[in-house]
Amino acid sequence: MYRLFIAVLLVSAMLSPSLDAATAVNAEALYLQHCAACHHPQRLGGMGPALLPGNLKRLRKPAAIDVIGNGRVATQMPAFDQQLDAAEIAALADYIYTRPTTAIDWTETDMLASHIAHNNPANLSARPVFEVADPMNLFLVVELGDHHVTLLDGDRLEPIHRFRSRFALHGGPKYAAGGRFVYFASRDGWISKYDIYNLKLVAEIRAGINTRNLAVSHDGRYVMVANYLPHTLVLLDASDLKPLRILPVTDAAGNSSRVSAVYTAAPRDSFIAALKDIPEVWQISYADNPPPGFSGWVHDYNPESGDADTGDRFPLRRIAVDDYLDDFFFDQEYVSIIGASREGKGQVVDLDLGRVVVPDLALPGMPHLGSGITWEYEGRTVLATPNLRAGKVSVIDMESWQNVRDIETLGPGFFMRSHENTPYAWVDVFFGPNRDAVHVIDKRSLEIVRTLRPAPGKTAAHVEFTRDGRYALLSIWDEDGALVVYDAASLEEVKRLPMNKPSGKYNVYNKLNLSAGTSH
Ligand code: DHE
Repeated sequence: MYRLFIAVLLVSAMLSPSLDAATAVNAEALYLQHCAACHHPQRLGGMGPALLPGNLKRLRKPAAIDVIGNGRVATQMPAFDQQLDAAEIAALADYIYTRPTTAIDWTETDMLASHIAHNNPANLSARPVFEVADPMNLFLVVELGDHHVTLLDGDRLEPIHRFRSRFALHGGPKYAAGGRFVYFASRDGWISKYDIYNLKLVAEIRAGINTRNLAVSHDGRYVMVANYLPHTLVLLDASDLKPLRILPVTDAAGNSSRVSAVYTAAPRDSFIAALKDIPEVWQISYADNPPPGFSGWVHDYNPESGDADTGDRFPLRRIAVDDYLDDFFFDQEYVSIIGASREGKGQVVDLDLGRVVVPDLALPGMPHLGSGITWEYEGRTVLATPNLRAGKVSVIDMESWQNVRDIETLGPGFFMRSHENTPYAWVDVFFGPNRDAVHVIDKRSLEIVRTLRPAPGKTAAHVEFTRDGRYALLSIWDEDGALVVYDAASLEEVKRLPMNKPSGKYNVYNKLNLSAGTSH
C-alpha cells in the first residue's frame, strides 16, 4: 500500500508546479512518519480528519501551517514545532493541499460490498440473556484505549459484558426499540448495530470513509449517517443497515460540503443536519406522509407517486443560515436550533419559520453546543454550554437569548451533564494544566460549589447519570483509567471501576427519554 502511495505522490508532484519531486518525496516521508497514524496513509482520515483539498476549504494554507506547528484547539492534534522545522512544516502544508490522483468516493456498491449480516434478531431472545433488574438503567461505556465497549448495570454499578468495537468510535451511540438495540459510528465510517439483550452484533456496514456521527429515527426505522468524506448523508434501513439513499451534500450551485452532524427531531419526523462548508441547515423528513407542498421542501412530496423509487420519499428542506454551523443543539421542543461556527458566531434558527431569528447570539470563544444542556432557572429555561477555547460555561436565557451568566472555570471544557433529579450540573476542564478537575455547578445559584480531582494529573471528563439521577459516573481518560462513581447528592466517591481510556458513557433511559441534562 505504501508503494502505491509513493507512486501516487510522485504523479501528483509531477502535476503540481509548486512542488518539485525532491520536496514531494520529503513531504511524503514526513507525512507517513508524523501524520499517517491519525490521518491515514492516503489522507482519508482516521482518528484525525481527512487531509484532502476538498475537506480543507475553510482552512487556508497559512492557517494549516499554524495548526501543524502549534496544534489545533479542541482536537487531539498536537503541536509539531519542536520536531519539525519551518521548511518541513511548509512542505507538509503544501502536501495536504495536493489533489489525490484518483477521485475518492464511497458508492452504494462499496457500501454493499462492506455489509456484514451477523445475526438475525428475529432468531434471538426478546429479553436480556443476562441478569438485570432494570434494562432501562443499563449503560454503555466506550473505551477508546483499546477500542472496546463495556455494558454496565446501572443498579449494581458493575460491568456485565465487554466487547470489541470498530476503530475509534465517536459521538454518542444511539438506542432504539426500548433499548434493545444500539447503533455505533466509528470515525472511519463503520456503522454497527448491536443487540444488547443478546450481546451480539446484528449487522455492520461501512457508510463512509470518514464519518461524523449518526442519528436513528424515533420510530427506529431509519439510520442517517453524516460523513466528512465523501460529502454525503447516507440513509440506512435500521433493521439490517442496508442503504436506502445516498444524498450528495451540495448547495444549489453544486458546491459540496462536509456534514457537521445529524440529529433526530422526533416531533418533526425528521433528521436535521448542519453543514460545515455551506451555510445551510438541512431537514430531511422520514414521515410516511411528509407535508405535501410544504413551502421550502426542495422535493415537493407527491402523495400519489411518493414511494421509495421517486426520490420524493425523503424530501429535503434547506434553511439558509448566516454562517456555518460547526456545532449545534436543540431546545427540548425541537423548534429552535442553537448553533455556532468554530469561530464562535452564535445564531438561533427557528425550524417553524425556516430562518435565522437571532443572528448574533452572545457565545464568544468556541462553545461546545453539542454538549449543551438545559434547566429551569428562576422561572425560565436556560441553556448552558462549555467552551472549548475559553475557561467558562455560558448560561443563556432561551426566551430573550441574552447571556445570564458566564461561570468562570479552571480551563476550557468538553462535556457538561446534569439530570432532572439533581440540583447540580457537572462540567469537565478538559484542556490545560487543570485537566484533572471537574466542577460541580449549582443550577439554582449558577455558582461552582465543588471542584473534584479524582485522579490528580490525569484528565477527568464526561459525566453521565444513572436513570434516577442518584449516581454520577465520570471517566478518568487514561489507558490506566477508571470509571469513578459519585453519589450525586453528597458528591462523595462511591466506587471506581478500572477501564482503558473510558470516553463517553450513555444511560439507556436518559438517552431514550431525551433528558434535558444530557446530549441527544
Ligand atoms: Fe466529539 C460527540 C464533534 C473531538 C469525544 N463530537 C460529538 C458530536 C459531534 C462531535 C458533532 C455529537 C455527535 C453525536 O453524539 O451524535 N468532536 C467533534 C469535533 O468537531 C471535534 C472537536 C474535533 C474532531 O476531532 O472531530 C471532536 N470528541 C472529540 C475528541 O477529541 C473526543 C474528546 C475524543 C474522541 O472520541 O475523539 C471527543 N465527542 C466525543 C464524545 C461524544 C462526542 C465522547 C459523545 C458525547 C455525548 O455525551 O453524547
